[in-house]
Amino acid sequence: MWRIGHDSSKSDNISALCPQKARKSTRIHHICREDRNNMSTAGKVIKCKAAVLWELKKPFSIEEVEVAPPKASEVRIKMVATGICRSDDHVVNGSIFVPLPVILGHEGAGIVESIGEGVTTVKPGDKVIPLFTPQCGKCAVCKHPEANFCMKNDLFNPRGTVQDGTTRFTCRGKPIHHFITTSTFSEYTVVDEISVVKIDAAAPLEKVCLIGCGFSTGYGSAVKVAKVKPGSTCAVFGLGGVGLSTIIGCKAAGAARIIGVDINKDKFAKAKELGATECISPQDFKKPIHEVLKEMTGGGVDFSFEVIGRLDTMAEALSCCHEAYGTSVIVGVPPGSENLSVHPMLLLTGRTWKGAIFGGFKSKDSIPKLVADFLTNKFPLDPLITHVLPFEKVNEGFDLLRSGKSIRTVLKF
Ligand code: CND
Ligand code: ZN
Ligand code: ZN
Repeated sequence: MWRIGHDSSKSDNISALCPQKARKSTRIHHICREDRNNMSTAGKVIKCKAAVLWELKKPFSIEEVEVAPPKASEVRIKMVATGICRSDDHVVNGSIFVPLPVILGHEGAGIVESIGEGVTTVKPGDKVIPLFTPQCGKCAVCKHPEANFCMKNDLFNPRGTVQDGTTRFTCRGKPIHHFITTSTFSEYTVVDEISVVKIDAAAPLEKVCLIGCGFSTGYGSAVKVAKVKPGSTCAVFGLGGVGLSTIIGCKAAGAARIIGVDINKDKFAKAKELGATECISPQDFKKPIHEVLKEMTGGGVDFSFEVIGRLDTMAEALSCCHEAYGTSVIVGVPPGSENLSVHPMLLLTGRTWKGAIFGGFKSKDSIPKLVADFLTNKFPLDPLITHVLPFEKVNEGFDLLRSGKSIRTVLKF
């Protein structure tokens, strides 16, 4: 589950980060800001539709919600499209803890409707992607050249709010929580400026929404976290939207052999289309799959990735990489409060074991570049999108994921 630590910096007032906030708002400044905002809705509460999760293990309820205007350092976004990721489902089934009731969704793209005081990096009309891992630019993590898990995140000890500790959503008179600073299952959402980034105006939002989570998480796990080397051998456990994106990354990095591992053989054809050189199902073998993989590769793979979110497959993925030089990356989100026990010898002989949120990418820095790379055909997104549904059919989209029939369903508003 996401809730494993405590971030004491969360109570900091984010508006302190914004130099413009310190400037007293003059009448002229006010007029300028209003001018740039959408005049018909700016500063007003917007009533719109959202998918509210009132209780665990229950369907989403499409409700009319009130979305308050953005306060200082906040941005209100009109959502255009959102993907459905397995992490949203982990919340529904209780594996990831977040406060309820909640508006889920973290893989979206939209257009800025209005901005709060002091916001400088986006303006109304901009195409944007909300960031489920913010980039405040000020914390120790943001200042670290490699790290990306900004301390202003709402994944550890989730409060389900924007940075000032309150929510901008209400429904039937009750406050509704935000989800990991995004809440894309709503026609309008409010996020902090540190949790949104402007992208190219030419970007098709119904596709690049996947760059908000699934694609970047998988791709970055290969190219940035594992740093897959040309000519290497990789094993990818789990061939959903994130795992297939890991395969795209392994291929882009020049891997010579990419072995897909999944119990659902219907996933094999697409995995091969995207770069897997072979695919295997653990159910076809009597011995543990790490032994099979070690035999197939003469001692173990160079890089392995767990992109399912199960403890047993995390252990298998670690064991299948070479004992002297293999690297294994955890990408899947593990269930609740369970621990994984492994023998230290597995690491002592030379393996590296790591994990990352959002493919190790610093979100604000990387997303505009990834969108630009998509626009110049450096990688595909279309093969990942198997279904497109109107937003109101969100429950149907989750059924497709749970039954293994979809890779990504994109909901359009
Ligand atoms: P999705 O459910 O689409 O894919 C998982 C795949 O795993 C499916 O194809 C399953 O058939 C397969 N699978 C299930 N059980 C087994 C098993 N025992 N052995 C082999 N294969 C199996 O999920 P997704 O691709 O959307 O997400 C994958 C994981 O990544 C999931 O745990 C999600 O929560 C996590 C994730 C992580 C991050 C991050 O920042 N690290 C961001 N988003 C999602
Ligand atoms: Zn996700
Ligand atoms: Zn930060």
